[in-house]
Amino acid sequence: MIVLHSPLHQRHAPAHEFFRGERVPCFETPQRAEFVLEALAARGHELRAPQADSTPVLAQVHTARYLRFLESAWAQWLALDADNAGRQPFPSVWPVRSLRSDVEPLNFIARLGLYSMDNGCPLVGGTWAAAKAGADAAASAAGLIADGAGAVFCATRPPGHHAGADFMGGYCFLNNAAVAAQSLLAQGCGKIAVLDVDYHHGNGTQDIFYRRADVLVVSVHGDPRTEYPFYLGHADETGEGAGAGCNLNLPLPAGTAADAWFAALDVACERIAGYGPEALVVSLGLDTYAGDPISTFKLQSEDYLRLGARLKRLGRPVVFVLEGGYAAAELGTNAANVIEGFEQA
Ligand code: SP5
Ligand code: ZN
Repeated sequence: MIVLHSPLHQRHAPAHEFFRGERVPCFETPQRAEFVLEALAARGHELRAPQADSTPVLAQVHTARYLRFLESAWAQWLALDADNAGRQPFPSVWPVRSLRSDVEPLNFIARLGLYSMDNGCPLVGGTWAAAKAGADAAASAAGLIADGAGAVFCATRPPGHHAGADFMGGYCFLNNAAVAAQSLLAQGCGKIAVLDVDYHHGNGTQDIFYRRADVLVVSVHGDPRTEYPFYLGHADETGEGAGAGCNLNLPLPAGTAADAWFAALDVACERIAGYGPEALVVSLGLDTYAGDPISTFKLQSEDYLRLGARLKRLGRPVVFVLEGGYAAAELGTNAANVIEGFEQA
């Protein structure tokens, strides 16, 4: 399978995030992508650099003011104080209910809060370059599909599916899966399905396509009543307006094991088959793995072969976009198994 990868991902290497009020080392590390690349190269997959510029598609997926903020956020942080070069900015205030989000505050941390859903998005000097390279890979993958490729794997980080039209969150800055879907539409596809199998609900992707009928969004994830992102991902969210009926959430209890997970995957796949998309984007989170340090599903490495095989049965071209998955050393095997299951089915 063609694997798209840019070394620019390494420039996003924040040191810490917050957990229970303490600073802890980041779970979302450059090592993750390196393990994936090593395993995919070892199994003979072809690594290529992204060729497309995602700029026009990013403007369709994210708001202009969010993109402007994100691209210049580090420069703004440094302008406050040159010593900030060694510090990570975190938001501490958010425009929740009754507060205004239409006026950009002049204060940098207040702007950061305006454009964040949580304090779970450590940002550093190389964040924009890394995130943009990931979006470029997603756009490039769509071009390769249009040129006849059966499947393309974007071995990118940081992940993207929590990033909404105008906010970052959950380690995500630019929504790569949305960029892939929007790029496929731009290449002439009439209808696209996004299947999100990350442990966490892809709230950003749902948000971006919620009122549209040209992209079906289906997600299998930990029940938001107990799992991040908590405030979206319930079964009664089915789409709105023109998008009514074009969103399907399949929340599962924390601790769910493979049999129940694959039963939900079947429901997801049947819905996608009924929609009849011309291509499929898979938000491939591998944090469903039993050994994941922040998640609770119980999939084993062999189960990823079965996932790949089930996706192949949909009979559509697929763009795989790497999302979460924090058992870094096992990520490579698990990603390679999805591809192997897909190619050998
Ligand atoms: C893309 C993606 O998978 N983002 C996940 C963001 C999760 N953010 C919340 C992290 C909560 C960490 N909890 C640690 C529990 C350790 N026992
Ligand atoms: Zn996740």
